[in-house]
Amino acid sequence: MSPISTKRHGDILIVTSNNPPVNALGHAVRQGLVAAIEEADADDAVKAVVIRCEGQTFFAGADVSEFGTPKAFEAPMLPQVVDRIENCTKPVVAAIHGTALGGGLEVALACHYRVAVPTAKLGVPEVKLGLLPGAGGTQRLPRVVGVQKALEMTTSGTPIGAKEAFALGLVDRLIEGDLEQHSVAYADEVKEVRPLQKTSERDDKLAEARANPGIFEEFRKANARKMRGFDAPEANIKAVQAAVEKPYAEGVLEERRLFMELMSGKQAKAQQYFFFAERKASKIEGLPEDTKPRDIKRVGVIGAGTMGGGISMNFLSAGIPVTIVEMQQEALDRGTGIMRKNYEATAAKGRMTAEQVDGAMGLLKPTLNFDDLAECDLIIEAVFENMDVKKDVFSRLDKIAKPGAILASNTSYLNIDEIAAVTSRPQDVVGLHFFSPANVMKLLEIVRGAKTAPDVLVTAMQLSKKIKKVAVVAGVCYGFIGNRMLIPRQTQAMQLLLEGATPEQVDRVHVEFGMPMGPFQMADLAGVDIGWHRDPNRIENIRDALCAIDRWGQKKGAGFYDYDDKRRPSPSPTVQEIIEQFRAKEGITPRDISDQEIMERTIYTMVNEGAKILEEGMAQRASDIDVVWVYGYGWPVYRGGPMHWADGEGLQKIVDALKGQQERLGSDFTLSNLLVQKAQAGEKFTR
Ligand code: T1G
Repeated sequence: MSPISTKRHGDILIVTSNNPPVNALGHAVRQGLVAAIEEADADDAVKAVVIRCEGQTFFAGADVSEFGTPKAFEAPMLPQVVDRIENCTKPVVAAIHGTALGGGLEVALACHYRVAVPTAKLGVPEVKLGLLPGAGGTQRLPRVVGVQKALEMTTSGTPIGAKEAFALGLVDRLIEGDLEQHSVAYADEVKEVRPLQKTSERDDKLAEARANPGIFEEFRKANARKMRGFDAPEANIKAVQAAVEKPYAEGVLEERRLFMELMSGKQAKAQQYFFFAERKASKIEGLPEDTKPRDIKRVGVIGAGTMGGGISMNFLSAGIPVTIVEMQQEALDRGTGIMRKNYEATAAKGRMTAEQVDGAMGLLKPTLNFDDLAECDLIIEAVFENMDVKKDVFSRLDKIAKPGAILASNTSYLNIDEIAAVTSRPQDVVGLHFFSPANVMKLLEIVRGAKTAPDVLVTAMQLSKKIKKVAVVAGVCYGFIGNRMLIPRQTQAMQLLLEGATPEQVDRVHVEFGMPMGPFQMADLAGVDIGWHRDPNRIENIRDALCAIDRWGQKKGAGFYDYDDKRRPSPSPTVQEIIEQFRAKEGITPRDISDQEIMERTIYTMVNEGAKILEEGMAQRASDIDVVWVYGYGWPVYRGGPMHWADGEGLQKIVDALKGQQERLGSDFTLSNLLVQKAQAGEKFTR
């Protein structure tokens, strides 16, 4: 049965797609749309057409699950479908709700009119899949919204709201009330309007760019940083440029050429892999089918420091009341003050209104009274990263928290089972590891204790979606998934300094690889003193030596690098001297170290640790490890994630390289059995 059905309302033909969950434009939908337009053209009694969708959303794009399969190339392909719609002899109205994305927006652009409910969103997220709108979108969109807006939308993939779309002329009418009824009424209004306005024939919005061809170079310069390393954004710019410089028929051929070039590339495969990896992460294996989440009406947060405040903001922004506890009034006031300031900074950028700021802060209940947490359904501690302190907090929570309250630790390394063991309710204890800054970073590691109840995990996963986090379930091990893989990377990076590398060289290798920063830049940003024993007289390694002279990183104006008053880094002679002292002390003669060796000792070793995490069951699947690294540490999504990237690099090549480095890696380093087995068997982690 076709997902596309048609029915008549007077002389209007209503074409409905019912293809859950998101009306993806799979082959059957494409076929049905063409048949519906043929039906409209063939019937003189039909004066206009409305295309609408059942369910949660208007077409959310091509069916990504078809990519790489013959179905994606089965006629009619999307370009033919949109052209057939545009060449209908009767006016076609797109009735948009939910999200008109990618091919969905391209279908709407081929319609002669577009109406939408105010909550709808319209966008072209293909760039996030390593692609560009391949069904005329790069040619039609600039003809409706103008070149600058089209460049922004195609290269960011960020959708715009229906109200903005209406202001731009992308939506002809905002519909309050029943969308089907009002879109049919709109079609009735326009059914006699002639000539039909084909989007592909509109030129007015291109004039400005034709008069200012420099717009493309300016755009490239202004966005160089965030587009660095990606292929798709540049291809989108080229395609939009073709819309300006060429007639439509030629521009759409250039779009097709660029699309096929991207589709056949490694980056598109990696980003499409990641699209599904991210969604798979929310599925928790081995839970009873009927596990229901607990009801979380109020969240308690212990600690109003950087983490406690950031964590609280996630819930406040989602409309969930928060009780935040501190021991001193001054700390409480400082923490809540910073939260308000953060919101006000967001409002200053136009991303929140003043009312929303007050609304969020109005849900916050600061208190010095620990017992006030008794009213909370979920309590998250964000106190000092020390096991004794955490155990004390959980012992106290056990006495005052209501039965069924979830007790969560924000620890980034410590053993959740050990913490749970001091309570009478280990089944209610879970780790919720937020990444700093907690109100910004999307990653959340849900740490599953041995006794954590299924409904606690389901609640945590559901709540993560509500607070717009991407959550990954981790097992109880030191550093869980992300930070555990950081350990070999940081260890080797420090060792490489002793052997002859410089912080700049190691960082450059990582930045050129696509990371936002290298190990030493990251240490300076996060704080060189994190985890330091704080005894300036105890100097056992380079890090101790830096901390002992207050070189704690950017916050002190100096760490592995020197910083000017604009926090711009420069190599530090002081640090070089310290490194040389340690080389002399350890009797190491520095040698030239190749970029390849840095890659092998800092990135291959991370992959090896990821394989161990998988082997030990500390991650549910290899793709979860990739989700952690893309969202938690900025691993370039066009490389898919460490495990997907390793598959492409070649597992045997990685094993051989690590074996070759064994002496330098030291006796503590051991190869993952799973990595070796997969390499030998020619298997992969993620493909
Ligand atoms: N194709 C196939 N499956 C899709 C899909 C798509 N486009 N979008 C979502 N799904 C599945 C998803 O895998 C999940 O499946 C379920 O739907 C719910 O998704 C030629 C080439 C629409 C905003 O990139 O942004 O058009 O896990 O969990 O949070 O130019 O889905 O349940 O089995 O994300 O409510 C461009 C991608 C395609 C849109 C809804 N379009 N989707 O969010 O649900 S390329 C996109 C989304 C293209 C043309 C080009 C979101 C959503 P499962 P979900 P959600």
